Amino acid sequence: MRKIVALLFIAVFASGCAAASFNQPGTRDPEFAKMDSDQNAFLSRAEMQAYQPDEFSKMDTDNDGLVSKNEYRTYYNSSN
Ligand SMILES: [Ca+2]
Ligand SMILES: [Ca+2]
Repeated sequence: MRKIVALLFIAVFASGCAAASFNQPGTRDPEFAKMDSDQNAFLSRAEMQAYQPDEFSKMDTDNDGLVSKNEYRTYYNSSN
């Protein structure tokens, strides 16, 4: 049982490190950058709809009309 808990802790810690590195300045996510046509570090509805029309509302969880990198990361991690 302790091994399972230790492995879970390592898995959570590793995923946290991966998430932290995603937000480091200068870290580029090629897929995000491809969609972010004006390179302002946000995905607008128009940018998303040009890329994947049905996915925008799923990603924009706070419904502010923009997909932040965190919203994108959350969506991306849940779909992979
Ligand atoms: Ca943009
Ligand atoms: Ca948003």
